[in-house]
Amino acid sequence: MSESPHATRRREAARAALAGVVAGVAASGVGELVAGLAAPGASPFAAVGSFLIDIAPPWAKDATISLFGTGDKAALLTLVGIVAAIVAAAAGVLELRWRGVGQALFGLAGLAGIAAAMTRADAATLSFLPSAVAGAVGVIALRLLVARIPRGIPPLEGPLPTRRDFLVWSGATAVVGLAALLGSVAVQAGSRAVTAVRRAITLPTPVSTVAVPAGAELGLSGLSPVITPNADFYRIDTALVVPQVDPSTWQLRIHGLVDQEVVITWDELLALPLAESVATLTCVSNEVGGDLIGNAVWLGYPIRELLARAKPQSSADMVLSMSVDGFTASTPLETLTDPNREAILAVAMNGEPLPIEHGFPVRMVVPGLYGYVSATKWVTDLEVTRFADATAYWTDRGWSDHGPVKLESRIDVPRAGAQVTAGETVIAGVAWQQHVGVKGVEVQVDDGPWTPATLASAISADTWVQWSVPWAAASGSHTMRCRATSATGEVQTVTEAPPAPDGATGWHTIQVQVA
Ligand SMILES: Nc1nc2c(c(=O)[nH]1)N[C@H]1C(S)=C(S)[C@@H](COP(=O)(O)O)O[C@H]1N2
Ligand SMILES: [Mo]
Repeated sequence: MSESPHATRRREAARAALAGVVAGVAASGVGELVAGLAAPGASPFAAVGSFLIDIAPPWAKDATISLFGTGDKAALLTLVGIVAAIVAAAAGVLELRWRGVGQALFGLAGLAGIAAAMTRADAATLSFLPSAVAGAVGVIALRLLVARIPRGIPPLEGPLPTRRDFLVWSGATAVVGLAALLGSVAVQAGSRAVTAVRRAITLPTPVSTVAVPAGAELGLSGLSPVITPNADFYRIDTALVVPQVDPSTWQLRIHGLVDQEVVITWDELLALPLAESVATLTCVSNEVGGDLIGNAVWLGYPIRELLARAKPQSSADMVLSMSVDGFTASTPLETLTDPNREAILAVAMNGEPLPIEHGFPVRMVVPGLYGYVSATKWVTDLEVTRFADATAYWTDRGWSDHGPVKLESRIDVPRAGAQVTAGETVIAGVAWQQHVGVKGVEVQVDDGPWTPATLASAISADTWVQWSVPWAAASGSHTMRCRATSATGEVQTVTEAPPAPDGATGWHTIQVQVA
């Protein structure tokens, strides 16, 4: 006996709606989990919710608050969830009737999540990832499930799906989605806990502060500020999952070729006399003209003082620093013990506890060395050893085991490819060779003479310095380049070298159009 065509279609539509909701559960579960692991703060639900809060008219906000009181955020997330479930169900039904249309709807939802996450004020480079992954999971899961709905019409290829197939696949997908969702709740709770601990920290008063000279900041629009705000500071690390380290459990062990093993806790570190210092950090992967460089005021304690307690043995020439996630860096012992170099264990960056992605609670900062051989974030272990006996994360991958920063300079204004209005204007940028210092920068436009730029006041030899030079821009296309001279008289080499194995060289050269 057969049921009416009407009933059949209703049952197929109901299953398609279920398929849509299950695909939605899988998508949001995986998306939330990716957010918890790799991009805290970019949870697709929270991003969309925050976006709605921002665009909601005041009356709607007032109404929600008066209806739900302090539960307004939970109410909003519930609403986002209900709307998402309805859209997902609709996507399932559409996919059943018109193949690809439901998938497109899931794709659009993913794009909406990406847009919401990337337009947040605190958006990070990876903020797009959770919604992108969620969208992809949704698109795939929807097709898999809808294809398994038993139909009156036989499929073009393959065996007829049975009711059991559909239920097993839907059940399994739902279980994966819910497990990911539960996992994300646990992970996000962990990162929220460390975030809360970090917020509650009161930094000790520095025993000495740094005064950034007034003349260090030229204040030109488009020129990198001499101190890089934390939110704009480049982030480079191998951590897919940002380590969440609770300071109350943090400790640093100094061991290896030492007479006296040393262990120091967070409270002990904060009780030491901490001083401010300014140092520019650069990534060895920075291309000529690249932006993997930033300058911050750090608060920290000299590593040489802790090494002095440990008493390194005379055979040692390297310190292998290790972070909680296993990353390692090899730093020359003599650099860390140099009384004239502020190699520190830093606990603060620009007046705040280290941001979690910049190494909270404790990282190393060593002026003059690229980050990969010195700037270990989430550092918990210093092994005093020898270059002949141990290697580090990047040295194992073909990069040089020593990484002093090379002399470089960059044009920030005008931007490469910019349209410039003819007339009196300015060319400006930054130059650096940390711990050596920069005494001059010259600029050449087209085949003209090398013109000396005016340097801003240097904060110290450990930081980059801004420079500028006036320019009478005549209409047409122009090429400009810059080169720095170090404090020791070395002129920045024109020879182009790629970042690997020990840092890029060459002159930053850009083209602009003047009209
Ligand atoms: N634990 C850990 N620390 C690390 C890294 C890493 O991958 N893991 N990368 C290093 C590299 S290559 C650089 S350039 C700097 C970047 O520091 P930032 O992300 O605070 O700018 O951190 C260094 N410290
Ligand atoms: Mo780096």
